[in-house]
Amino acid sequence: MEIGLVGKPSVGKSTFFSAITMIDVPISDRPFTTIEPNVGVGYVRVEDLGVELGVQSNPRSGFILGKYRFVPVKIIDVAGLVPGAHEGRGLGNKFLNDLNQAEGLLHIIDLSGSTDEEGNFVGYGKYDPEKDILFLERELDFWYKDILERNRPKIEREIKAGKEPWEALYSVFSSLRVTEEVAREAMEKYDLNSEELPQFLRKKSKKIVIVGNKKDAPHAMENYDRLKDRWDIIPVSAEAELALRKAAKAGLIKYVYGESDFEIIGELNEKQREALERIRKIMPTNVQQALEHLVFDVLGYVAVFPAGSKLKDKQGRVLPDCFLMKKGSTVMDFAKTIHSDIAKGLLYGIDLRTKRRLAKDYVLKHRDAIELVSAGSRG
Ligand SMILES: Nc1nc2c(ncn2[C@@H]2O[C@H](COP(=O)(O)OP(=O)(O)OP(=O)(O)O)[C@@H](O)[C@H]2O)c(=O)[nH]1
Ligand SMILES: [Mg+2]
Repeated sequence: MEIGLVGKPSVGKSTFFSAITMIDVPISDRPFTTIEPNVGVGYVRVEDLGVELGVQSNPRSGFILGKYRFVPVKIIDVAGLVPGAHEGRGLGNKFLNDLNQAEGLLHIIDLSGSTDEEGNFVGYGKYDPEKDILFLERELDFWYKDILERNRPKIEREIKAGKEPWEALYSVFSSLRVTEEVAREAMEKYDLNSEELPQFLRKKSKKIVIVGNKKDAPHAMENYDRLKDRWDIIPVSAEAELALRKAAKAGLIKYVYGESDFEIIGELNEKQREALERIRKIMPTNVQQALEHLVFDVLGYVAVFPAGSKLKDKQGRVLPDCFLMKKGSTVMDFAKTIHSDIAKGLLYGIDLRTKRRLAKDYVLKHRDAIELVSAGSRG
């Protein structure tokens, strides 16, 4: 799964990226700091099964911190988008193609209203962040519209040659994660010349969560209170999260990413202590929460633990895996994710907690722990 970070310049996309991936990237108050995309791995928290079972998990990917398993998710941080990008303003919108495979987007806005539409500093509270929300969706729609226009001759050729309209549409937009079902639905609702078609495809294939960044700065929480009933917005401080993680890495504090507090364990100078105490007042920073809201609530992923073979792999790793599965996935889908051989001979699953058998078409729930029983092997 890939998640993209989008928004106008200087809202803190790269700061958010750096906080969630712990990769150092250029950050500055100068607009268009990022030109080439930053690609890295962030993590979502899942309450670890090991804690519940009283064993110490040893993940193959990701890590354990506190009672959580941090499960990897690919994150892409792109250049800033400005109004009129589809007409070539700013860096244009070609770089959005870096987000083709993204399933969800975190739209980062400057909740403190301190930057204009181009990302220049104008003073706290001087710019209405609601404008950020409105323009971005328009630019994304134009991106889809451009792709449709560029490919119109191809689509029309394919239809003439006997393809169904939805198939022709799908052949162009599948690279943007438009599914067959969505392509069919689109062609039932609209025709190829419809003004609403690009937006429909965009909304279905790029789900968005709005991240109100800089919640630590003046006027940010006032703006939040004004906007929160109209928009699904999460107030965040990427800068605070980055500072906390750096302090934790340097051994100065004990901090379980995403929690509401930390513990001082190292020698701090007066300046460090003051900075950290300021941050403590605005915790949680909500960086973790924003990513998890998108992955679990909006995209509907569930985390599932394979729980066969006494919970160990061949190398003796305890509970090595935890898979993020799409909403509606079944025991059979889970088997396919693990190994095609297990899927081929799959008989049923066993729920680790209840010991009950689960049919192949059982729909997976969040934090299910399942042993797969396959003809000839138990996985
Ligand atoms: N107060 C405050 N400032 C922040 C926060 N996050 C980022 N900033 C500042 O905002 C400015 C822009 O940060 P970047 O992360 O470079 O922003 P960007 O969106 O990646 O910018 P471009 O790459 O130019 O599009 C920097 O001066 C950051 O220090 C935050 O949570 N609070
Ligand atoms: Mg950047």
